[in-house]
Amino acid sequence: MNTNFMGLDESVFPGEYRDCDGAIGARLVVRPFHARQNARQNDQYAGMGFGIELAVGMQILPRLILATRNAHKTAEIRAMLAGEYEVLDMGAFPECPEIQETGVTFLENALLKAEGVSRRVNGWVLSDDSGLEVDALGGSPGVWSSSYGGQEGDHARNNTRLLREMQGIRERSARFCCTMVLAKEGQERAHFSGTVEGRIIESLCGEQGFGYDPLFVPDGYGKTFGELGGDIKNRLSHRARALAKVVAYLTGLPDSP
Ligand code: ITT
Repeated sequence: MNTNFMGLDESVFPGEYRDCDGAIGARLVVRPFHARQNARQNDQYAGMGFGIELAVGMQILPRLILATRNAHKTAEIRAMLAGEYEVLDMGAFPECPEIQETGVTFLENALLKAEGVSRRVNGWVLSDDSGLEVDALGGSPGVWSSSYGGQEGDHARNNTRLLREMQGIRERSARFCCTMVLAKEGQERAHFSGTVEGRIIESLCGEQGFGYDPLFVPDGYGKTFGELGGDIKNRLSHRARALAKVVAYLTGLPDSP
């Protein structure tokens, strides 16, 4: 028998609670008793004609608020923290103004985002500033990865420009970098970084992931992040490595979320 997290028979209580990260669920069900008799023997409502069930379930997870508007980052971080943290992003706080990323390092921008958002939102805020550093291009696009092609967040243009800049270059080593800042009440509490080394290939490969993933082959693999998919990427990426340090830091902290 499949049971949900409340230990309730899924055939009787189908699915309502499956996705409720840190949420409280309540449900009232009225249905003819013969349907319930089929589902469960010893039905206390058998013979009443209708059964009324009230189920209240509670699963509270600690909450992290991501200072990002990049849905791909959120999806990756949410997948990596599944079952451990409830993960929200700026989509849940439409009143929060966009933070200008005026820094020239990943840390400066990550600080601006985490502290800026945590001045306006209660709770633990986590920012992610990340990008691709290509050795043959002197570390570009780096902090400017998101707008490398001329338009903020246009991944297709970014990849087109990267391929153009790399034409004829044999030395293709590169790394993804990620710096995360944890902040609360407008103040940084800690920051952590992660990198993953690899190389840039000569044409796009793979549909998964986002950004430069179809051009980046991590060391030790023969395929791009775009081909390898989330399960592998989330084990070795720059983001996974920074996030592991965040989680280790939060675990056991007296005021951890
Ligand atoms: P937020 O500032 O709202 O978090 P953003 O996408 O603007 O979103 P960044 O300023 O940190 O975030 O820029 C990150 C860019 O770096 C991203 O748009 C991609 O071009 C690239 N990038 C970062 N991580 C990546 C990854 O895992 N895979 C592919 N490209 C990545």
